[in-house]
Amino acid sequence: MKVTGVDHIGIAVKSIDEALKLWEEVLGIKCTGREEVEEQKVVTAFLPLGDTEIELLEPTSPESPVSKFIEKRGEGIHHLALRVENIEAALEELKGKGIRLIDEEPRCGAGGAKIAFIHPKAAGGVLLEISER
Ligand code: CMX
Repeated sequence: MKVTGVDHIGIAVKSIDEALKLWEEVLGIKCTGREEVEEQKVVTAFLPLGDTEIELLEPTSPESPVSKFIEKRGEGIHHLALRVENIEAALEELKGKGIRLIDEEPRCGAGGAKIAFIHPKAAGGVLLEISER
């Protein structure tokens, strides 16, 4: 499989507006848009930075996986997304190598990307996303 870069770093926050006080006002990294990913009960905010992006994730419901993450661990780095050229081929290769996946098939992520998650237990406790734009 070909991983071409870090697509984004996902950070779980209770409130995007609160978080932007640091990211935009202090660090000067501008938010270029927000999008609700209804299926996953989150709103995402994008802050492009060089070749990658910071993605702030705010839960929209107590049932959101991001709410559960914040309850369990507090706000913080939630996932690391690696950009791949062909997500279907990458998933086939991962399956072939017996890597435990959360998603066997790609689903829709923010910004029209096709995404899939690798299980944190297969990646040293890090939730890894693969993403094809
Ligand atoms: N980091 C590390 N470990 C995590 C984790 C995270 N972010 N999220 C879950 N886990 C752990 C859990 O603690 C659990 O461990 P135990 O089995 O030891 O309890 C295990 O992984 C499975 O978690 P789960 O919540 O029971 O599993 P689900 O299959 O229900 O959900 C997941 C897994 C990762 C898909 C979901 O928790 C999640 O985070 N979904 C939201 C994804 C998201 O960020 N969507 C927006 C994406 C937008 C984009 O990037 O385009």
